Amino acid sequence: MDRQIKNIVILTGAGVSAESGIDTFRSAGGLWEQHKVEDVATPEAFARDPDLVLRFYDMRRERIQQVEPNAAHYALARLDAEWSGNLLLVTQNVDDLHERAGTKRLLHMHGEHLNAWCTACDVRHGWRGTLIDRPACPSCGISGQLRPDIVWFGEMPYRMGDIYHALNRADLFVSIGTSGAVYPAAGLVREARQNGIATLELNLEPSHSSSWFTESRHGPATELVPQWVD
Ligand code: BJW
Repeated sequence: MDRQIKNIVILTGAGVSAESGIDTFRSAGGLWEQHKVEDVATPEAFARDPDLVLRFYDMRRERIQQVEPNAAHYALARLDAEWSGNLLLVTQNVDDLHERAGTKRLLHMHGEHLNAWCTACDVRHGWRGTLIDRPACPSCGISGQLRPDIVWFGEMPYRMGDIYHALNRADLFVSIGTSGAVYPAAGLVREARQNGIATLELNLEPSHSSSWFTESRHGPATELVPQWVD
C-alpha cells in the first residue's frame, strides 16, 4: 500500500459474504429474485404483513449463525489490527462476519440481523432466536413490538454523520463487494472523489458506480482482498 496513505474508509457489501454462503441481493438467484423488495424490506410491508416479514428475517437470522467468515473478512481484520492510522470499515452487511473475523473499527450502516429493536421503548437487544412468536421486550415487557434492527428502504441508514466525518479526513476510499445500487452508500465514492482522494473498487464485476473509481480490480473477494491487504 502507498506509504502516503494514513486514513482509510472501507465500504463493504454482500459480495464480501457471498463466499461464506450468504446470498447477495441483486445477483442471479439472489434474494431479490426470490422475494419482492417491496414485500419484505420496507416499513409499509411490515405494517401490511408482519408475519411474512418476520418469517423472512427469522430465516436469515438463523442462516447467518450457520456460516463462517472467509479470507476476505480475515484480511480486513488483519488490516484493522495492524493499521496505525485512522481506519473505519463501514459495512452495509447485516451479518456479523466482520466482527467474528476480528474487525473492531466497524460500523453497520444498514443494521444487524442479530439485534432486535423494540418500537415501544426504542431499546435494541442482541437477538439470536425468532421474532415471529411475538416475544416480549426484555426491557419494557411489551409483547409484539420487537422488529428486526434492519434499515429498510425509505429509512435513514445509521451513523451517516460518523461516516461522512471519517470520509472527509480519509485519503483512501475502498469499496468491496457492493453493486453500488443502493443510496446513500453508493454515493460515498462521489463524495470521496470530490475530496480528491484515491478510490479503489474490489468487486466480482464492474458495479453501477465503477466509473467513479480511480482504480477497479475484478474477481472474487477472497482473492482480491488478501492480495490488496498483504
Ligand atoms: C462479489 C462476489 C464475490 C458477488 N466477491 N464480489 C438517491 C439518493 C439517496 C437515496 C435514494 C436515491 N435513490 C433512491 C433512494 C432510496 C433508496 C435507494 O437507494 N434505492 C435504490 C434501489 C435506488 N435508499 C434508501 O431508501 C435508503 N435510505 C435513504 O436513502 O434514506 C434517506 C437518506 C438520503 C441521503 C442520506 C441519508 C439518508 C435505505 C437503504 C436501505 C437498504 N437496505 C437493504 C436491505 C436490508 C434488508 C435485508 O437485508 O433484507 O440493505 S437493501 C440491500 O441492498 C441491503 C444491502 O446492504 C444493500 C446493498 O446491496 P449490496 O451489498 O451492494 O449487494 P448486491 O447484491 O446489490 O451486490 C453484491 C455485489 O457483490 C455485486 O456487484 C456482485 O457482483 C458482487 N459479488 N459475489 C466479490 N465472491
